[in-house]
Amino acid sequence: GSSMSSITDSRGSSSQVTESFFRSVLGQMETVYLNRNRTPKSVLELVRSIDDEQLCYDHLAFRTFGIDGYGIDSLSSFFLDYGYTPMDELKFPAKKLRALWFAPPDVSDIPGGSGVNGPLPRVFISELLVDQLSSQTQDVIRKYTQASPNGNKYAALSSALGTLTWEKPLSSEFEQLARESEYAAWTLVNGYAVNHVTISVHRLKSHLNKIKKLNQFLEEKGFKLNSEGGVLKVSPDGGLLQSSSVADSISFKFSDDITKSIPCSYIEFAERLVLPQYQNIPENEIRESHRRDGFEVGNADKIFESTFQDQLSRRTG
Ligand code: OOG
Ligand code: NI
Repeated sequence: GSSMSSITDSRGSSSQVTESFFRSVLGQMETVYLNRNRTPKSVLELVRSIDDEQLCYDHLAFRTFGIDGYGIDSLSSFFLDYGYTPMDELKFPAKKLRALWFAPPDVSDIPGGSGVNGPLPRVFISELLVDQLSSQTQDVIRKYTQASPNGNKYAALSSALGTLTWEKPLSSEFEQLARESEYAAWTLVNGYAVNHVTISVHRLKSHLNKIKKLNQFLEEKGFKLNSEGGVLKVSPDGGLLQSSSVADSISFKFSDDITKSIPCSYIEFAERLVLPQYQNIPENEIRESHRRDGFEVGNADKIFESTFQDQLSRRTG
């Protein structure tokens, strides 16, 4: 878009940071993610080798600790300053999580731009309901958040650098959290790092623009997809179809000098179908706004498990 005019969101408020700065930050977050996670990197390369036109991101996702100012708001402020709009809340009582998603402002897209240079992605940020966990687990989380009481102000910076705002934990603390909440354990060691990027499947131009075809193609190439509740997650209205890889693992050195393999990030795929009221619009006139928007609690509940041990230890096929 034009770098000289300010960006206006759907409510008419203008952005407080420039588009070029905003996109560079997203680009750094993406670089950290691609350097750490082989599967997303090779999936993106593979999809681009078949479909060499525009590759759009549907959304970026992040996890947070809902305590001491470290929750959703700590990271959403960066997106709100760029003109994103808070949309719906999603609740996951069994996992002790809640999430909010944010719609991007209307910016004039760079024609044909891909990834972070393409149409701006939605943003999905979740938080752990820390108050509902055992006192031992709360103590571990508070130990790290309270020792870095201003770290929450630098959430976007932390994500772009790929550095935790708190000290590295002991391996025993990681294990303790993992027993109670794998989400908590993931967040303790990955912090504000991008949890996943999601390929916008319907905006691909090749035959891979149908999620069933894409899933089949990736499984044939040997990629392991999250099978929780079935590989393909479909919203009750039938309009939002999602699938994801299983998270990669990286080796992490804890503060007690013990090195362990920990779950890192994954890649997701989303196909959004044209809404019933727009079925008669010619295909070349269909825009993103004619398609199923938002997220789905039943799909998301299963997608969270892409970083869980049950999925990581599953064998391929
Ligand atoms: C987020 C899982 C949910 C979606 O698109 O519904 C999700 C996570 O794993 O943190 O990504
Ligand atoms: Ni997602």
